[in-house]
Amino acid sequence: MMHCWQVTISCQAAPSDVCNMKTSLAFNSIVLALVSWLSGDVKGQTVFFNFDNAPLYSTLPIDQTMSGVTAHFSSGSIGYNYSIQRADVLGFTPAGFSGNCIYPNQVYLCDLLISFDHALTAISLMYSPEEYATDSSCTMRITAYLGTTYVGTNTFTIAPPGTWPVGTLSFHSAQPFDNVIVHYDAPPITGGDYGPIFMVDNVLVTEVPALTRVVSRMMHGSAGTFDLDITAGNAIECRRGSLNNAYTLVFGFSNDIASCGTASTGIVAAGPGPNECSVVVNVPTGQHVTVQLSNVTDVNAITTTASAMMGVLVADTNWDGFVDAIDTSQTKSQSGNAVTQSNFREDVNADGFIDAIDVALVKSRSGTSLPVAGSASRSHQRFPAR
Ligand SMILES: [Ca+2]
Ligand SMILES: [Ca+2]
Repeated sequence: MMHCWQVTISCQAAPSDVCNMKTSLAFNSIVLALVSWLSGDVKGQTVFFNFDNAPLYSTLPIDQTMSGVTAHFSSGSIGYNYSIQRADVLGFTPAGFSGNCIYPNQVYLCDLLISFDHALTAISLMYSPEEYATDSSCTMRITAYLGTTYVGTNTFTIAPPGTWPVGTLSFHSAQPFDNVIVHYDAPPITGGDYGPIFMVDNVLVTEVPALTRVVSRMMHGSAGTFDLDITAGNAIECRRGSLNNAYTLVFGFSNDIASCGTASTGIVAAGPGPNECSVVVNVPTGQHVTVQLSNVTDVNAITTTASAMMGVLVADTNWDGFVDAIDTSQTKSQSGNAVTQSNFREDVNADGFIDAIDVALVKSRSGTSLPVAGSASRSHQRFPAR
């Protein structure tokens, strides 16, 4: 998939004020389009940091959280640092910069470090080096790590150069990374009037797709659809499956998914949401099922895997691994009530009503149990009733 944040704007023919206004408008419209794209159906995969909500004049380190992703910006040099300043701090605004930006506190070389609380597959940032009509621009370098493990590096040199020209430094990798070093790699090869410093704005990152939630989803007649959250791996599904003990597991991801890949068991299908994959599995009562999804590929062509486990014990309404009088009395206590988020387990046959049929079904299963996952039996030790 192509990304549209690499913006090349040429302004040499226009007076600087007009140029800045034009480029600012041009970039703002791109940002607006991007933001609407981000807030639309495409979910969570790309996050934009523009520092406009960062406290003005504050010195790094600072944390910025956007769309659930936190970026930690800090200095890589002892004694030298950056701070949040207005993008027009120099008396003009570098093309494409706006609002607030990251600005050097001194005239000496200083690495900028950015670390994230999510694994990433791509990053891009705008930078503007201190250069005054030099014949060439400096070389900037971005180097990515996963923890302390080197992942890769990339450089960029602005062409054509200018006065505080603007470039886009980017790195992408199928191998995840979670922190980068932005480094002033080499001055303009032709020399000239420059300093080894730079300002930064508009950092865009793309998250690695992550499994966020897995549920066992069932339609309860006219009462609606109810999800049993099985993300933690210890859930017991107590509702009777449809034909051939069929259950639908819905895997939710942080990113929209282009291909759901293959499932270790069951039938996998895309959806129902753009960031979801569904797997229909057949699980007789008293058994566990583990579903592994391989080659799940997101809309950025990044591949991941996912796994979920669920126990099935029909009529174990209180989720303790045994069907007994406690489940019967719990089901009786809800009989006649509307099916809700808090009692849908007692609609054991999932027909949208909690009634004598459910009570009879629970009674008929009394004495059955679910072995502890990975073992042949379990002791009759109770979990606290819900
Ligand atoms: Ca029980
Ligand atoms: Ca029922």
